[in-house]
Amino acid sequence: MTQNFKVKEWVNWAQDLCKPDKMVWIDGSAAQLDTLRAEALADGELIALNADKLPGCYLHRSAQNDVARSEDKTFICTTHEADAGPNNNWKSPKEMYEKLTPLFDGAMRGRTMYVVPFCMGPVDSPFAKLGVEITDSIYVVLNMAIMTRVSPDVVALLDKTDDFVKGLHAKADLDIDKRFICHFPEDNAIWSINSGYGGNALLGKKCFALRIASYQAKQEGWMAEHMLIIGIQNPAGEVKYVCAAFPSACGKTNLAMLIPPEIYANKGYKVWCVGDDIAWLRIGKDGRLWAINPENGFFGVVPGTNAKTNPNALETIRKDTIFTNVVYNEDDATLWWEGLDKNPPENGIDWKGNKWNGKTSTEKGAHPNSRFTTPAANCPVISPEFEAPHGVPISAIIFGGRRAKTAPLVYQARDFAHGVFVGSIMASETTAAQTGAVGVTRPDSMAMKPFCGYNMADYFAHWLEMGEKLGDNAPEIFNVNWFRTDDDGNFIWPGFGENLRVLEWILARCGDDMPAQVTPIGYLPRPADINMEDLDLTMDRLQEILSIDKDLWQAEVASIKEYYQSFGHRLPEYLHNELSNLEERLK
Ligand code: SAT
Ligand code: MN
Repeated sequence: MTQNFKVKEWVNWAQDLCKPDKMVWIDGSAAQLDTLRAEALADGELIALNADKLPGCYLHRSAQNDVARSEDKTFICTTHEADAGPNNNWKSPKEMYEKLTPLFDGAMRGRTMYVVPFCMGPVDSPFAKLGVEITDSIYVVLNMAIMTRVSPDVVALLDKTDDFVKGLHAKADLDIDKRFICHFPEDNAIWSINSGYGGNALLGKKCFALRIASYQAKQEGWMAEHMLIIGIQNPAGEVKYVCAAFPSACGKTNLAMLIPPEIYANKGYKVWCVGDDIAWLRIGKDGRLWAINPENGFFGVVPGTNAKTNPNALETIRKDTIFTNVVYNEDDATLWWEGLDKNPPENGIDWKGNKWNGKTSTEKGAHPNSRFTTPAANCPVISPEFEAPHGVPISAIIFGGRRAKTAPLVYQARDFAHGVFVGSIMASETTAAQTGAVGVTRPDSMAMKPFCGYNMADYFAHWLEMGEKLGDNAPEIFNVNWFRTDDDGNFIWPGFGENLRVLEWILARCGDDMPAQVTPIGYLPRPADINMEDLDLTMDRLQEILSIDKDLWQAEVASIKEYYQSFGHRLPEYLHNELSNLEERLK
């Protein structure tokens, strides 16, 4: 237990409100987590798996109405509506405290209240930030113990500071009509009730490390971004780091653990994973931009993970992993999911808990947003710099959406400020990671639309300011699109490991000696500059995805205008001007 008076006072208040039968302070010790797992197994919240084939792994089935982030039930509660911006659902703090207090009142009766002090970022990092999550869910505690740092060292840190985020969570009765995920950036607080799903309930993740942290970052002069971080090692042994922002379920984890194609591996290329979802970035003493991954684990999409798409992830999740909503194989207590292999179990139990025969069933066995929660340390390509307190220096920032048409395979912004424009006009097709229709194109600036804890107009201004501070040290900015399709709807670019070919061009463009084509939208590769060695793709098809369809881009400009208008006068003038310039160049 902490000696921090502020923490104790707040925990006492929560205890009085939620009225649990008992309270447990979590220190993350192996013995404590063992006890919790035993309890979760006893009450069915976790299902034991084959200890030889999947040591330390467990299966969890969620409620059927609780399988993805609930964006329509997520609120930014600031005094002034304009501070939340058109990108967020806004409510006043007073209204939501008043609305949620009765929901939390007695919500933990008959249950245990767990108090989880946690640290985002390496415990000894100057980037690190502390939080405390109160929850009535063992599943949440066990996930937090993987995804964040939970240890006696964190408790010791908490004794010394009042700078911590207060996260109050109750799964309550999972009533979807009373589900709320509320952020109070002015109070460093998060209240989440009636969901147990990752992004709604693991409060260190999207709620703190992005929504609250983005607000803090704006005040304090740093950045909290929805970005993976990788190190690309060339045959000379030099490692260059890049950050990449993609919307949820667009292949971030695959890119984060990329396996170089054979011709690259043979030459000595390696890719190191620093993070797969969130980056906190600061300007270092040397004037460059440095990034840490505030998380300690991966919360990845399971379906489609296999020995070809992501062997590193497959290796990572063979032990110490919590799986949520995949197929259970009754024959040998192992797991299966769509896209694992061609041998689904005949004696399966699907994610809903029903008997499921993979040979005959027409329904999916695993939920499309089924997830693994796994320790970063298990990843075979985890970067040696993963725990580095100051993080890694960033050479390039990549934005990417899921676009069947319009966006080319890759293009580069003219400079950092133009890169902010490029990030701001990102759009992507929705996926199973959020509730609602899949495949609808919507604006998703910097892949932060669902995660920016304040008005995005101010967020763009903050990016522009960061660019000014970075000056000549600013990373180069790029946009990629792995998802262009042909007229039959097939993906043109092979993706996965082959994306290294694009990264190679990107890094070459960060140096001095790679020319490029100048186009209305930015710099594009000359097709001959993408390494096509050993690649099953014709030059025509490559040209196709490196082409810009002016009609489509003009339509794009029209929809960006509309999007920009939603921000009114708060939108930085620079972005308006860039959009007009783009419109001119497309004529
Ligand atoms: O929101 S989660 O972090 O649970 C998953 C995602 O959408 O990236
Ligand atoms: Mn994400």
